[in-house]
Amino acid sequence: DQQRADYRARIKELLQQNNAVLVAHYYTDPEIQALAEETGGCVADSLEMARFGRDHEADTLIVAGVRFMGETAKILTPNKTVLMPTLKAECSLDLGCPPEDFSAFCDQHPDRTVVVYANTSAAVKARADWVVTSSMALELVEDLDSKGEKILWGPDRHLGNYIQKQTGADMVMWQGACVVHDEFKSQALLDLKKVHPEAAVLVHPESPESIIAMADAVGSTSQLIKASQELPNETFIVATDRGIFYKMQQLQPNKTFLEAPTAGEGATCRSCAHCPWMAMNGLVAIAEALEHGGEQHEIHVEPELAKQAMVPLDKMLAFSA
Ligand code: CIZ
Ligand code: SF4
Repeated sequence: DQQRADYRARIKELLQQNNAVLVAHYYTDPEIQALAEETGGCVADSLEMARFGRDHEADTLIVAGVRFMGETAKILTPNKTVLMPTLKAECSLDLGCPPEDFSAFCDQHPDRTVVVYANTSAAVKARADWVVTSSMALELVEDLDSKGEKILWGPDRHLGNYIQKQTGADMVMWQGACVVHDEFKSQALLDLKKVHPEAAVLVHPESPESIIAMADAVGSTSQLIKASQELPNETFIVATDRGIFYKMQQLQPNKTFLEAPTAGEGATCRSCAHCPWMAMNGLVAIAEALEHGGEQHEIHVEPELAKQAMVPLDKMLAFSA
């Protein structure tokens, strides 16, 4: 409607005035992803968001995603202003992995290489030997395992279990989970598969093992998008945040994409295939961030912490280059 169009126009103007660029995650709402594309920004997974932000010439990055993505951008480019539509956009993996507790867990296993998922606070990253995203975690753990290293993994237990099974690596696991992926239900998925026997099932490995077991392809957001292009199927059942449908449908307009079920019939779920924190990244909040910046929107990372967290982040970007 007219009001939304006005906001979009206003944001375009503000991006130019501030020499700012919009960096959006695949899980944000379609209208935000479209805006990022129209304005020369990027729509990506957390790895590519980090790389894009680091390499872009803009003075200001506006990161539409969740807090750890803004923090990562700030750590990698301390001289840029990093704004977020809201600093309240958290992540259950980050929230479920407090730095002091995680550090104590690491202290109990001094002989292990600490590998943490990007979905963590700067302080947890600072304690890690490696930071990974789901698009390169498997490869890295394979590499570490081949060198005889034992691993301490955090915080997502489903992703950790999946990698452990695939690689046979020696891993101890922090027991975190994503509120979105943890909700996919295997019986309901079986039922849906019966209705669509021709459909391929695409699964993000933050999902429970029983869901991964039914997958035709398992992978990160970018890998699932690729699978949706490469597999010959016309229909796909997708077990990840429904924000990803924007890109899948754009690349394959003639294919059909269905949400994997988050509950059986009549049941309720907390976050039905859409991350409540990703959903906070709306047009109004983006315009506000660009207009006012400041305490409500600007990301700061304590410099000493940033320096420590930068080490494993740089290793991640170099490993996956
Ligand atoms: O679940 C997430 O938050 C994901 C998939 C992040 C990312 O892009 O790696
Ligand atoms: Fe975190 Fe899950 Fe939301 Fe991703 S989808 S930001 S892992 S809560």
